[in-house]
Amino acid sequence: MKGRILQTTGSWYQVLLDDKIVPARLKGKFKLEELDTTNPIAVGDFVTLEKTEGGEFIINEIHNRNNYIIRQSPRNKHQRHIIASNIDLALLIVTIAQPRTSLGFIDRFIAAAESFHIPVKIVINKIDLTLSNKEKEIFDYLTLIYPQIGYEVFSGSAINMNGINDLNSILENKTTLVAGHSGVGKSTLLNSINKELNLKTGKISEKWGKGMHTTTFATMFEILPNSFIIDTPGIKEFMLLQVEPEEVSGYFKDIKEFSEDCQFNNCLHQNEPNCAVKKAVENTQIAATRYENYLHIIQNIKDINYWERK
Ligand SMILES: Nc1nc2c(ncn2[C@@H]2O[C@H](COP(=O)(O)OP(=O)(O)O)[C@@H](O)[C@H]2O)c(=O)[nH]1
Ligand SMILES: [Mg+2]
Ligand SMILES: [Zn+2]
Repeated sequence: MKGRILQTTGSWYQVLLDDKIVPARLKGKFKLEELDTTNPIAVGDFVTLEKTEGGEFIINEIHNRNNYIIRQSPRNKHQRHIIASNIDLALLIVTIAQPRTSLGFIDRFIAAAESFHIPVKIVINKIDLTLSNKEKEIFDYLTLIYPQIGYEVFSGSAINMNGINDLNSILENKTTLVAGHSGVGKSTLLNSINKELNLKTGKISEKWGKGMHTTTFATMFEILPNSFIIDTPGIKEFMLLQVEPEEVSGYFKDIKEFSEDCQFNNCLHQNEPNCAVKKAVENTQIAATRYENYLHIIQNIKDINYWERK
């Protein structure tokens, strides 16, 4: 029997089997894969189950993952934890106001998603709020530059349902990771897509989340028939993992496009001569903010590497 992992709680797993949710355990001697991860099974995994004579469900095989997101243990950088797998789409929920999502955060998120091989779409929520002129400018900027790079941008309001029906069709037949800072309206959006969900929203749950030590347990649920949502409490863990500066431009589609024309094939597009990327930024073929955020990321990696290799 083939099932899918919805939730992991210690040694028990909630598995979706046809249209039922059943508890299951791992087969006693389970062959760990080569990845040095702390968990053998993750939310989103497809598994093969077998029912014992006693009526218990036993997981005896994990199917190959299409992709997965992984986080590094803060204590041991060689220990990694798979947060979720088999993700078709990362839907990044952002807001222009209350709170404002920074472009730096958006670009770091996109780069990480690219590194995990997950397509990204952006939703600007809370467009019912009255925006200042500056905020309108930011809205226009987001809706201009990201689609040009290949990331669709939608906008809507979880409160007055504006644009929500568009989201239903984006989610259809997919497993979607819904991400974004606390307070941008993720839970409100999901509740308005499925009125029976009743996810906690608002300030109380936010404060609660911040005060607690973040145990990042992702869960998966079916929001509409054959539309799955992966909900992960920790968004800070979603980041580029153990990459070298030379790899980063591979995760910026707009920069990568031009980097093939740089004089040096290991060009970091900082101050190297005859850099096609810098030229493209000057010609506004690459958005200046994207380039700046790229530079921040490589500088950040260099700083970390410096202290680790010292
Ligand atoms: N004005 C406005 N407020 C919203 C909208 N969506 C959510 N909110 C409010 O933003 C706050 C945070 O929402 P919540 O769904 O808990 O955000 P989450 O932390 O991303 O899950 C709540 O007070 C919501 O009522 C929206 O579209 N417009
Ligand atoms: Mg929430
Ligand atoms: Zn270059």
